[in-house]
Amino acid sequence: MKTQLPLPRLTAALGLLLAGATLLTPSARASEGTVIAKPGGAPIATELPLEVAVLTKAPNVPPPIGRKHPAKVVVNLEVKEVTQRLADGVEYTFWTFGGEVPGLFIRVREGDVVEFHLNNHPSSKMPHNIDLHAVTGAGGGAASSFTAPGHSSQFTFTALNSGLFVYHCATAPVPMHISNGMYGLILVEPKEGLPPADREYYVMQGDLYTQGATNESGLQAFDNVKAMDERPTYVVFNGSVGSLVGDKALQAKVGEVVRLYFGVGGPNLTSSFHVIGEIFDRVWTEGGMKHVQENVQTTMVPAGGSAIVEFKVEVPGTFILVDHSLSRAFNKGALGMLKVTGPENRRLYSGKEIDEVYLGQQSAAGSAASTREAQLVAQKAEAIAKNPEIANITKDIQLERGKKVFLSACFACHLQEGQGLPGVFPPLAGSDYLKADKERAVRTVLKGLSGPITVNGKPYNNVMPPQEFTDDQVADVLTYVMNSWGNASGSVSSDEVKRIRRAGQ
Ligand code: HEC
Ligand SMILES: [Cu+2]
Repeated sequence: MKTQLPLPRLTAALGLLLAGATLLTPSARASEGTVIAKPGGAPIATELPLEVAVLTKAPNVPPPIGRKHPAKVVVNLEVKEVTQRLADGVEYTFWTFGGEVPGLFIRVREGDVVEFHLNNHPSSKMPHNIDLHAVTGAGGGAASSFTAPGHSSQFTFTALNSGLFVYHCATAPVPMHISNGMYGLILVEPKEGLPPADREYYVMQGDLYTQGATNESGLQAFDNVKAMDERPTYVVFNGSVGSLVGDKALQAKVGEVVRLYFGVGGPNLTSSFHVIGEIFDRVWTEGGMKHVQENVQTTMVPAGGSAIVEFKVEVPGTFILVDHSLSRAFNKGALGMLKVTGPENRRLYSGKEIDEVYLGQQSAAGSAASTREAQLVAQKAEAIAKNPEIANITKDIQLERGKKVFLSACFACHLQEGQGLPGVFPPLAGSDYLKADKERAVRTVLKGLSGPITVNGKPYNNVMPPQEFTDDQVADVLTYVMNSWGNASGSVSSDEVKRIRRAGQ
C-alpha cells in the first residue's frame, strides 16, 4: 500500500478499515477457522459514476478500461458447483466463480470503488467466499463475503494498488475449495492504462487431486491425502486437460502483439511458465506494474500469484504453452497452444513444425480418438441403463439393500411384516398415510414424527425418533417399504432424499 494518499482515497480507505473493524466481532467466528462477518458495515458512500463490470470466461479478457477517471464498479459474481469434463472420459465436480474454471476475469481501474456481490447458487452444497488479492482490508474480502447456498453477500473496496491479482475462495478447507476450481484473476489497470496489445488472453494454472489415477475414467472425487502430499493427478490450464488445444487453441496473426494474463490458482504448485518457440519481449513480473523485465524465456509464477507476459509473433506456427516442469505438461495436462497464422519468414525461421513430437497423446488425432472412446463408453452405459432386464436387477438390488436397513432399524417398532402394533406403532403394510404423500414419508424418516396422526382410520399419538441414515439408505428402505407386504406405491431415489433433506435444513 502507498503511504501518501490523496484525501478522497484516504477517507475511502479509512471507511473501509472502520467497516472492517465493526464487521469482525469475535462471535462471528465459524467452525474450522472460517471467519464470517455479520452484516451491518455501512456501504462506502461515493459520488462516483456507476458502472457494471464486464466479466469474461477464459481465455477471453474484458476490453481495456479507457476511462480517465475513477468509477464505482459493480461486480456480480455467481458461485456454482458444476460437474463437467476434466479430461477425456474423466468428470469432476468443480466449484466455480461464474460456472467456469478459472473464475470470470474482472477488470477495473486503479482508484475505482468496487461494489462486490457474491451470489451462491441455491443448488450449491457448500458455503463459499472470496479473497481478492487486490483488496486492502482484512481477509481480502473473505470474512465479508462468506455466503451460504441460496444467499448473496455484498462488500465494497477501493482498488488502491494497480496490478494483476489472483482471487480465490477462502472457505475451509481452503486447499480443497481452490483445487476444485475456485480461483480467478482481477486486473487493476494503472491510472494511465496499459500499452495497447493486439490480442489479450486469460490463462490460469491449477493443480487437482483425484482419487483415481491420472486419466482413470469416470466421475472423480477429491483426494485429500494426495493434496496434503502435493502429489497432483492433474495440472491444468483453464480448468481441464486440452482446454487450449486443437480448435480451442489461442489465435494470433503474424506481426501481432500477444499479451497473456497468466495466473496460478494452485493450491500448491508454482509454475515455470514458458511458451515453446517464443521469447517474452516483456514480463510484468509477479503481476506488479512497476518493473517490466525484457527478453524472458520462462517466468516463475507462485501459487496465488500472476504475471503478464507479452510478445510479438513474427512467424507462423503452433506455439506450445507449458509449465516447464514438463511432466506436468506432457503427462498431467499443463499444456496449451497458440496458433499463429500468416506468411512464413524463412529468414527468421525455416518453418518446419514439430507438433507431433511435442504433443504425443494430446495431438489432434489422439484427442479425437479419446473423445470417440468417451462417447462409446457413454453409449454403452446408456444402453445398459435402458435394458429392462438390467433395470429390474438394479431395482432388486435396491430392494435387498432396503430390506437390510429395515431389519436394522424400522422393524423394532413397525415389526417384521410392517404390521405395527395397534395403538402404539402405526402399520407400514397397507398404510394409507404412507401412500398419500411420498415427501412426507421421507421427512418422517429423516426428521422423525410425533403428535396425533391417523393411519387407516385409527389414531396414533406417539414419537418416532429421526433415523440416522445416508440418502441412499433412506431411498432404499422407503422403496423396500413401498413395495412390500402388498404395498405398491412406487419408489424413492437418493436424489429426492437429498433434495428433501436440503429443503428441511
Ligand atoms: C423407535 C420406534 C420406531 C422406529 C425405529 C421407526 N419408527 Fe416409524 N414410526 C414410529 C411411530 C411411533 C410412528 C407414529 C408417530 C406418531 O404417532 O406421531 C411412526 C410413523 C412412521 C410412518 C408414518 C405412519 C405410517 O404408518 O405410514 C412411516 C412412513 C414410518 N414411521 C416409517 C419408518 C421407517 C421407514 C423406519 C426405519 C427407517 C421407521 N419408521 C423406524 C416409530 C418408529
Ligand atoms: Cu469455496
